[in-house]
Amino acid sequence: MPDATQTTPEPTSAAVQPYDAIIVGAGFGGLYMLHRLRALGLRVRVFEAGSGVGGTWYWNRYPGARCDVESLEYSYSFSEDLQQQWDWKERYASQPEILSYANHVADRFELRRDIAFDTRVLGADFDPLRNEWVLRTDRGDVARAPHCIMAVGCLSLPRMPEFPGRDSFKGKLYHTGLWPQEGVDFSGLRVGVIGTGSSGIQAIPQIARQAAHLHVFQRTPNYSLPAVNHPLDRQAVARVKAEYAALRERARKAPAGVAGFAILTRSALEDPPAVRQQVYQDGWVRGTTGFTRLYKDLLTDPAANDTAAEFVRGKIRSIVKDPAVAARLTPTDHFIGTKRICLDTDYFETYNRANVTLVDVRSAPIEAITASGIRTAEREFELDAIVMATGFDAMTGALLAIDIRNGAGATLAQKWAGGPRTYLGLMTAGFPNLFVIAGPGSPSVLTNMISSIEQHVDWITRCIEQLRARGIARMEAEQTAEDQWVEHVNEVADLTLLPRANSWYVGANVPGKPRVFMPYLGGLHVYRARCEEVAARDYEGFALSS
Ligand code: NA7
Repeated sequence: MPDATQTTPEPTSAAVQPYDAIIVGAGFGGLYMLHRLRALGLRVRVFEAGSGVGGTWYWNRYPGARCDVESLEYSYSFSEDLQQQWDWKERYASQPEILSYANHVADRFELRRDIAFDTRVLGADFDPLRNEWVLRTDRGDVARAPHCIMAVGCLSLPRMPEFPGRDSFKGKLYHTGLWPQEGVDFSGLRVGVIGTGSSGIQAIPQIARQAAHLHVFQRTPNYSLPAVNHPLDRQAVARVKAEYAALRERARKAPAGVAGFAILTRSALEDPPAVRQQVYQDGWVRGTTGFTRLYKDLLTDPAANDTAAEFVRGKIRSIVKDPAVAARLTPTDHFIGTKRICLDTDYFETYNRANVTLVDVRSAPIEAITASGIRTAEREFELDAIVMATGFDAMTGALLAIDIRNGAGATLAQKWAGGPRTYLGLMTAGFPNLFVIAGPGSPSVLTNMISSIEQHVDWITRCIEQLRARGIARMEAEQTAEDQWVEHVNEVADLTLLPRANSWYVGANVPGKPRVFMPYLGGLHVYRARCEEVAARDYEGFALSS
């Protein structure tokens, strides 16, 4: 943990670049934030560690990477021209298509000129005398601005388990979240994939088609549904575009920020089994993460949840030909939807291939990575390449990777040692003028991220505009407001089954991380109204001072 008493060397003033606002990250959050603040006439600087825009979609280039929200909804709504002129090709956009969209947005709104690429922010210090943030980068830049906006992403610090011997492996080692730009050819290779979350589930079928042999090292089986992805029909797209504004309005009022998810009022237990099966079958063939919203109580009532889980388990048993393999692929240790449900293309079918072997590393854990492969408690596997699909230090990892100090002797890492604490996910008490886009305590990862990003950016933009107009130099979350919000986030989560699973939502995938349910489960529509109300009441719960 950083030493909070250590003072940052003050650079010579000539070297310090002054801005009105600094944004960290040029993913979808940072790009839109830049666009909005620049429109206010502000001098803005964005620092981005990657060589290009796109954030998550810049880094996660693994084969099969695809969004699980439909492209016509997983896209910006702020520009009518943009949404009319951009043509999505597939129902669920692939990573290359989303990345070219991010690049198109950067070009269209001329965003690149204010972005410093290949530049990682190492530290951020609040200067209480000037009410400014001073940021330091790995290229030696020092920049200061009254407002700093962290747009660092929720799933952007990849996590590699510390297997002994990792560096001794003579083959190639990859992480899905740090995929080489030039791609990887697995033809003729013996490949091992560790991890069966969304990334593994998307990559495994693609790698299996290329590799000589694929071993999948699975610790926990996951629920996954067929994505039913397909090229978009031009006429259907035209129909959406003719009424885009109405669709976006419905999304704004929807809990997950997705217009296409119906809000259902029936309990799963109200329907007779045959009717329920048909409801699930219809959801299955539609291909949607909205599967766990088919009844109102699937995420709150264990018995209701089990009806949906058992439906999916039945599907796994019917797809996978070897009953022993099917049994190992069948999740039984968590409620469906309490870990993020996956959408796949041919995932379970892949285990019927002769060149694919499922290795259960729950019963025989990975002991080491050796020069020639992976050794489990049972045996050694000879491999030419290993793919870690082992996830991220989610929601807090990328923020805490920056040495953030508040100028009053505290670091963010110290403040969040017991788990993240924010007011509305937007700010954290004791760290003035520091905004977070889609921070812990906001709906973020439980929603269409672009809907959440737009809501946060719009709110922050209006807020900064008003602060500047009124000459307010300092804005800070009040401790009581933050405590009450954290309590509310926990109360809402505890009404559901989600905190019970060992998911990245609670930080369970990172050894030693405090177990706290991080996103806000109350729904984006409810949250949006709350944020509006707070702003209308002169930023209730925030202390403002000149
Ligand atoms: P996830 O969902 O965190 O999945 C990581 C996978 O890696 C999961 O199956 C883990 O098993 C497995 N894992 C992690 N550490 C180990 C070790 N030490 N041994 C064996 N297996 C391990 O990450 P993803 O990248 O797939 O997806 C993250 C989000 O990105 C996703 O939810 C979407 O929102 C997009 P475990 O379940 O912990 O037993």
